[in-house]
Amino acid sequence: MEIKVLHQVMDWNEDVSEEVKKELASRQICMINIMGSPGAGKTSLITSLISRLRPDLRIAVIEGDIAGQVDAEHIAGLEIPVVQLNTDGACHIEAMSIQHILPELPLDDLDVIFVENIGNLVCPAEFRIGESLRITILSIPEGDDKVEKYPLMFTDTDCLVLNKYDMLPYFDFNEERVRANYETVNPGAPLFCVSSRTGDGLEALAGFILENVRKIKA
Ligand SMILES: Nc1nc2c(ncn2[C@@H]2O[C@H](COP(=O)(O)OP(=O)(O)OP(=O)(O)O)[C@@H](O)[C@H]2O)c(=O)[nH]1
Ligand SMILES: [Mg+2]
Repeated sequence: MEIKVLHQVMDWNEDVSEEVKKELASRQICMINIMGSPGAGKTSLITSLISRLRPDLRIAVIEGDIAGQVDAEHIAGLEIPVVQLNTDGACHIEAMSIQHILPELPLDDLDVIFVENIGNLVCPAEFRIGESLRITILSIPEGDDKVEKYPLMFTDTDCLVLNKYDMLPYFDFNEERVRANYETVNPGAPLFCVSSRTGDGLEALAGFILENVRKIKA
């Protein structure tokens, strides 16, 4: 399958983000912004969610990376519509780029667009891209102090996914510390313990996503 590679376009972000949001709302499409560090498991999580959700939902993916198309090739192998966005050095995706990419996707036949943001715990949190759901991933090997060090990423999200939960026995990771700090910066927001590798915990997260997709279609 041939993969389209588009490049980042910049403009006044918040205005464009609202435009994108309205466009997607009019089509009843839920766009989900997946954020987290390099290697946290963004592509793995999207892949596992695709297998869980594809019987119920029509899914496409926008793969954000500074360079290359490795992740898009992976998604294309699943026979899911995908566009690779290369930011050419920028550490986050901007709404204008999403606006530019949307016509490349089969919008009349979609319920969900996953956007894999650039691997970074700082910048992506500051730029809305027209999404209706924000998911932050923290993986066990990254350490239990990240909520304190990078608070915005955990404050401005609809849920936190603790990925690589299968690695918990091998790391000094204090889950209670993360839960307490997350509750402080984002009271009441859900936290899901997941292994994208084994599939453990994915059902609850998939349920949360389905709930949000149904809200958009209601
Ligand atoms: N043990 C374990 N390994 C995982 C899990 N999720 C992802 N990995 C591994 O972690 C590595 C990075 O996963 P990716 O899904 O590529 O991470 P990413 O966040 O998309 O990485 P970038 O796109 O480079 O930012 C890969 O070797 C995965 O196989 C998990 O739940 N458990
Ligand atoms: Mg990736």
